Amino acid sequence: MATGPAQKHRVSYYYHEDVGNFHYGPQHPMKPHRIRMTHNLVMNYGLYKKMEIYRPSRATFAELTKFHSDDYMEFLQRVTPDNFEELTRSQQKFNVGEDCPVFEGMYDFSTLSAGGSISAAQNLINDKSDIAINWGGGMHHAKKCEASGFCYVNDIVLGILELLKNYQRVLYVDIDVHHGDGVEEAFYSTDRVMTVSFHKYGEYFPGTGDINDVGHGDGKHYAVNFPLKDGIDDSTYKRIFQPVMRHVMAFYQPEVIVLQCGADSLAGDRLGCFNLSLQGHGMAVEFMKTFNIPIMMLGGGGYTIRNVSRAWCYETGLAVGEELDDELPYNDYYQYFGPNYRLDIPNNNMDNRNSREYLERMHMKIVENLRNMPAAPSVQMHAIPSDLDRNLFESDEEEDPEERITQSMSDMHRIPSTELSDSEDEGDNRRNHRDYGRRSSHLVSINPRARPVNPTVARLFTIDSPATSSFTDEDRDTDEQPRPPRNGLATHHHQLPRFARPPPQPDSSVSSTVGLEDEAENGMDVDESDTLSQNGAWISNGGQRAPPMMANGIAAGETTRGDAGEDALHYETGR
Ligand code: V1D
Ligand code: CA
Repeated sequence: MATGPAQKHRVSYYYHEDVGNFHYGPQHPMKPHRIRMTHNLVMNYGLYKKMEIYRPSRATFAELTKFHSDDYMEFLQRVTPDNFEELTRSQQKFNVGEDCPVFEGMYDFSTLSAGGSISAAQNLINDKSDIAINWGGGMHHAKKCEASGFCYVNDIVLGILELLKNYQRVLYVDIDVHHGDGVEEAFYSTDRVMTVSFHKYGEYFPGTGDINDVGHGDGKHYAVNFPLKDGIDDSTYKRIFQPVMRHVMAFYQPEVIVLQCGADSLAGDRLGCFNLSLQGHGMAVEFMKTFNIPIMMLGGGGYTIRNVSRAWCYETGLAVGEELDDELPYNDYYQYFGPNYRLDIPNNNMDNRNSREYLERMHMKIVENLRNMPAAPSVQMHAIPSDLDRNLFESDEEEDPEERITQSMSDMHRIPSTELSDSEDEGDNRRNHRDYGRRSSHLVSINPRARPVNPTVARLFTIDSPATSSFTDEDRDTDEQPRPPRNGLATHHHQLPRFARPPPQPDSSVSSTVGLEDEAENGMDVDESDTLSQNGAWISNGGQRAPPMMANGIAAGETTRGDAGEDALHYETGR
């Protein structure tokens, strides 16, 4: 697939003002407040002028159970810190505990996260935007029947299931430092979704994501895992990410991309162990954008919360094509960003434990796997361009020189002390290294972006139980098929239908050359009248007025949607 000249993208952005109020508990590294900090930076950089901001509606029980089991969702709905012990005496615990504590509003929090990703998917399907962002999503560890790794509901799987109603092939890319196990597992047996995860592997949560885990049955070769060691830096990450993703794009020809932008792969993350700068992390966003197909951008991990908000704000800027000043604008959480008050996140001096030989070996295995990939649904095959066979380290481009960081101290805003606990949160070199059992003729195609909607497809999905290592026999649905082994473990089956849609026709306007091209500016269809007025009211494209905004930039009251699901006021109360 060709990368094209940079185009201006229509961006939709999902944020709910309640999301920052949830707390996992005082000692817990996951801080939903980081989403509010991100939003505040986004607003103060003026990015709201460049995109449509939506308040997502909460996912309903019926929507959640498109993937999750009824009993698990009922449990999440019922359980509170007060009744937890009593409830779990009679019921299973669904893996809630230290990593996934029962906290006040846990179900509500999860419905907001999932609601954002489902709405984002629908927005892309309805061709209202080219990029849809939900920083409150990206909860890639949640399983059908249990919580895992700070994740209760897998908004990504739900978002992808929504996308599959319209798109033939969905590509999931995961740059969180942890393996995207929940998403991989959910789609391990289908070729309708290809999953690619870059992650730390070896003595690290969740312990999965071996190079040899490539999918099963119809899904064989449609899972890609790039296991990494500590300390990967910008140039090394770019040298593996770009060729792998070029190959994947060329071989799979996805119609839509879901990019999980977990920010725990940044340098200095409290739980992470990579060494990516702001630009090194954002490279993944920039690179995936060059393929000019719809993208859903999601959050994920990220535990040095001042850096999480920096990165996701920067990446919102990348999505809308806006370069952001390194000097941070004044914002509600300004004091988090001292002493330099800059956007930049520099690399640090940690060792890069990923040798060239190791990375070459992993890369070759992945390419070999991709060459064995059978034709994905409706993909037409063509001769592969030779530049896909390039050696990983052949081009030795220089990284952009880092910008110096200098900035004087400035005024402070008052913030809740519990949310300012970065000393407890950050910089104390805690890593989640614990003991984990290890679970453990080239072709390329041309893909025009035809996207007919097939609403009946949704009803055809039958999602059977994904297995997890902690499943007991009683947990499983009785009507399940026997599971083939996956690295010694049982796995699951999804019967995702192949579309009865004619294969895409080669499009002469789409070049089959694969490689990065220079970005050129095209006009973007942005209505500059879309503004947040001084008195805090949202003025929509059509000049209509939404309810008053609160300081965080979200309307205080709820509006009703227009007919036919139109979001006349650019935020929604239902789908
Ligand atoms: F440090 C902690 C303090 C309190 C509670 C939990 C933790 C903690 C740190 N690291 N928990 C972990 C990881 N869990 C374990 C457990 C030991 N058991 C055998 C498992 O090491 C979980 C790390 C989760 C990472 C989540 C994520 O960043 O990938 C994410 N992505 O999207 C949302 C979250
Ligand atoms: Ca990952």
